[in-house]
Amino acid sequence: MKYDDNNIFAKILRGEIPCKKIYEDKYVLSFHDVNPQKKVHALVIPKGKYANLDDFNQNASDEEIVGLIKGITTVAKKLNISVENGDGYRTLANIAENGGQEVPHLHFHLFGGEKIGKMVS
Ligand code: DGP
Repeated sequence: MKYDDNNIFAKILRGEIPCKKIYEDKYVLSFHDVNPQKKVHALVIPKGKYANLDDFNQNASDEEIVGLIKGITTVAKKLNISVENGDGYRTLANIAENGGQEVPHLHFHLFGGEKIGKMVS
């Protein structure tokens, strides 16, 4: 699977396109979704070039995998939607065609700030 360097999140990572940044560390970048579906709608992406979750799990280092998973909770805490610091949230990753993935750089959505409702519509 070839990673597309011209996808929009690759451009955000390179600083070529602006984003409303929430959090950044060695492993992840998090920013608000441009088209929020809920009161809080954030994205958490790995800094490495991974097209989707399967690509990531097959090719990323254990350190990168831990960094991304932990990054989700770090961002939830910052946004006051975590279990410890809020009322909870939903995270999901759309994967490839049947998953409805539009941007071919792995990303987790975080939805919160209100009841999220049905899991799948
Ligand atoms: P998905 O369908 O899972 O690939 O979701 C892609 C999400 O990315 C979608 O909710 C809208 C968001 N998005 C697309 N382009 C941009 C952008 O340029 N900036 C930001 N912040 N979000 C974007």
